[in-house]
Amino acid sequence: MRITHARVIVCCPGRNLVTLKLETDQGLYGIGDATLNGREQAVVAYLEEHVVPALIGRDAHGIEDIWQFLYRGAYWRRGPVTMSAIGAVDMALWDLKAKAAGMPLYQLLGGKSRDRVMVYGHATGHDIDGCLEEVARHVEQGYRAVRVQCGIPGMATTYGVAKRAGERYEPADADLPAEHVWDTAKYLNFVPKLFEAVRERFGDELHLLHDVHHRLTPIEAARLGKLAEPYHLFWLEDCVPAENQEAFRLIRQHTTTPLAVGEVFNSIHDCRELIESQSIDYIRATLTHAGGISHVRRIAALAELYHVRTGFHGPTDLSPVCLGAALHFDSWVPNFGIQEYMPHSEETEAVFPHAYRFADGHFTPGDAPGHGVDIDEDLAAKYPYKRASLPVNRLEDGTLWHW
Ligand code: CS2
Ligand code: MG
Repeated sequence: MRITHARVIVCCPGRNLVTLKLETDQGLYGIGDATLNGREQAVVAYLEEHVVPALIGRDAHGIEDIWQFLYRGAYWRRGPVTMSAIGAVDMALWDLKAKAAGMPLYQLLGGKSRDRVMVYGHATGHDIDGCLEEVARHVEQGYRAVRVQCGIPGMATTYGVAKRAGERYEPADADLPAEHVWDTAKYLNFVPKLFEAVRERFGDELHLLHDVHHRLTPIEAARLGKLAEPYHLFWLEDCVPAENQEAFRLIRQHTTTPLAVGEVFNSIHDCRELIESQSIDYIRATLTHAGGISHVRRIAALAELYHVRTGFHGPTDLSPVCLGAALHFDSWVPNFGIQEYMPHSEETEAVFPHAYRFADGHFTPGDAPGHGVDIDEDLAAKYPYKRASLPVNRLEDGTLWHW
């Protein structure tokens, strides 16, 4: 099964999405997600100029060889652009191989380890009451796990909260990076009240998650972890920027609140020390940004040795192709923890017809051959790309901080 054509499809059905389509001499095709929020065109150029020409004529069944060709052969290894390009190729090749075998992807990975995949939804509000209403809405839909984010008194904007109530939250909503103002003291003094309010109203059963979004120092994260203990969170996510993996040991020394990290990771080297030192409980590196199924299953295998479970990143800036492939991976992987789910827009759902189904707080990937997600290219062409940038953060004294 030789690769005959490869195309990069960019569309913006509500937000920019990048898809790689590989076609073969057997009439089969596979697709992969290559969306890197706010840097989409960098991956498009990498694919079109440096990857696509090198794929034509290759044996599409040679997934591992192509992976190594693109990773070792790049000479300039790792990083979000390279690994998102490799991730898209790898996802498309596994889609192809499963289609050629006439089976759903989870079967190719080793079969199901569970009947359905628990997801967590996003409950956000401008204030605690607004957030509690959103939690209630998710609980009514059968969600067993909800991530809570809400506005912080005294701060005009904060991560995860849409500009206007009822609007979809889309962080990359400006042509060039907007500048937000962050204050750690206001946040730390306030956010435990949110956890307390959720437990008071919804009790102890509901899995409760929160995303700090990289904004604290290790000792501040340790303090928040401790303050959160009475509310037994499912996880506290991305407490501190994770370039310095050792920094998590300090957090671990002070709190038993479970820690999740990894959505910005691109390779096993970004998390090996975190996992081996048992400094985290959930690894969030996902298929698009961490080199596809072939590489993420290595990360999952290492994590399993240390009782670390998967918690795949799954916002709307990863396309339904990534979600579909992730749900197959989630169905198979022995050390599954939870899957993030942020509903895509109706336009996006129409551009990407898919076999996965939601019911009662869980997903099933479907039994269609491959990863079960397709792309309607004619419809996609109706939504041209529009540059959109993620914001940056500044402290009140003007210091450029972590967004
Ligand atoms: C977030 C993301 O979903 C999450 O956990 O951290 O929404 C993140 O902000 C975006 O993917 C950035 O593009
Ligand atoms: Mg996050």
